[in-house]
Amino acid sequence: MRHLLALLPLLFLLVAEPVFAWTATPTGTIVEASYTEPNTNADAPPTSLVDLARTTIYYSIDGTITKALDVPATATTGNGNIVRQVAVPVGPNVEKNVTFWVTAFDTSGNESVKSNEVIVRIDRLPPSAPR
Ligand SMILES: [Ca+2]
Repeated sequence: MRHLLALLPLLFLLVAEPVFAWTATPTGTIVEASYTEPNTNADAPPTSLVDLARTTIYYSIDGTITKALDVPATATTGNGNIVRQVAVPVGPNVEKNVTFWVTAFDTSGNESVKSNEVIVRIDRLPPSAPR
């Protein structure tokens, strides 16, 4: 029983692991994307990745998809931590959501499915003047 109780916090940690593994943090119109490269292939059970070429950051504004940045792989086996800044074209006096996601490409040009999407609210809309 004592062993079981000791395991409970570990089990909770495993269950509570956040779905959104990566983050996109806005400062003005600059969004900092922070994520980890994959280190496995998409097969099941997954085999080890040995041909990662790059990851690609995308965003979508009002349904228009833009490829923001190609990030060369830190290693063909992946697993590197990536931090990149992306400038999004949200003009003055506008406040809107920008949806970000990342994919991975291997050296044969195969693209992974999308990562989880992260929605960032870009706010360039000031309040009206006090009265
Ligand atoms: Ca491959």
